[in-house]
Amino acid sequence: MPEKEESVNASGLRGRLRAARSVFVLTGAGVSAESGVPTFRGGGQTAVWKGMPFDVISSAGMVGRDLALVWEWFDYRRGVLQSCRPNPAHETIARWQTSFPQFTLATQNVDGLHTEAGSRGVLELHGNVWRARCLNCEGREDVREKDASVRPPVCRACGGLMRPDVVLFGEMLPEEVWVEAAERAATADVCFVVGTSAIVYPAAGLPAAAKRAGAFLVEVNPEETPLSNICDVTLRGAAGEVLPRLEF
Ligand code: BJW
Ligand code: ZN
Repeated sequence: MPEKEESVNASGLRGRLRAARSVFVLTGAGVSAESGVPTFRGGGQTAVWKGMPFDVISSAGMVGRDLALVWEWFDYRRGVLQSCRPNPAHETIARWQTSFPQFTLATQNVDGLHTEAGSRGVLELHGNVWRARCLNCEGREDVREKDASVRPPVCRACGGLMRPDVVLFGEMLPEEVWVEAAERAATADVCFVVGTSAIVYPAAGLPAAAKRAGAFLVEVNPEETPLSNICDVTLRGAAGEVLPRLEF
């Protein structure tokens, strides 16, 4: 698409990328949309399961009220994910990790597709749906190694009940992961924000923090978001089409 190439050139993005020493990428559900993973918010709707909006089930309160229901919801989600593979957006981002002296990928996604595409050291801000965490000792286990007929699963180390190792509404993000993401965002020359509605905090604050610290901010999203007006470049399109075409 020559027009897009021209606008990328004109925006100065190519030059910024060639000179960049540190690149920070924040991704959201949109980066996995072309893999067949449903987004949370789209077309004016939010995801609903068994009549409940996802933000009711994916909430801290629900773990206390009905842990079995939370497991049912995440078993359903893993069932959907089972047939989803990384797409060209995940693959392009994975290639970028060797293209810059420093490269950081922070994702809000819990699907593990970035790692499957070859990204290493992914900062998973909202956890991972394939991991279980003990409510008693905080021990982590791979859900695929647990007996699927036992819900909630029981911790191998202490016998405590386990929960999905994801960050639900009203819960804190994993401290070390968050601190590293915030530090990397604040020292980036270029920050990409890809496929996120940018309304869930604190993750949505990272691109603005990068921009305040001097980063060149690039959004890749078919839709406008609350971040669009502070971006230096907005690339309107599907991540799996836009990212592989970015040459620098
Ligand atoms: C494409 C595309 C393609 C489509 N290519 N793009 C008021 C103000 C500020 C904060 C709050 C507030 N009230 C409450 C809060 C706190 C709350 C929050 O931010 N709420 C907002 C909704 C207002 N945040 C929290 O609770 C966080 N914790 C916290 O703040 O701790 C402190 C605290 C402690 C105690 C009490 C209160 C606060 C935790 C947030 C955890 C979020 N967890 C979830 C669920 C994970 C588990 C699960 O999977 O079920 O994470 S919510 C859900 O949203 C999920 C996502 O990671 C997250 C972000 O969504 P994302 O990725 O942006 O997806 P979508 O669907 O929204 O957008 C998709 C985008 O892709 C769209 O823009 C499309 O256009 C685009 N797209 N196809 C590129 N092909
Ligand atoms: Zn335990």
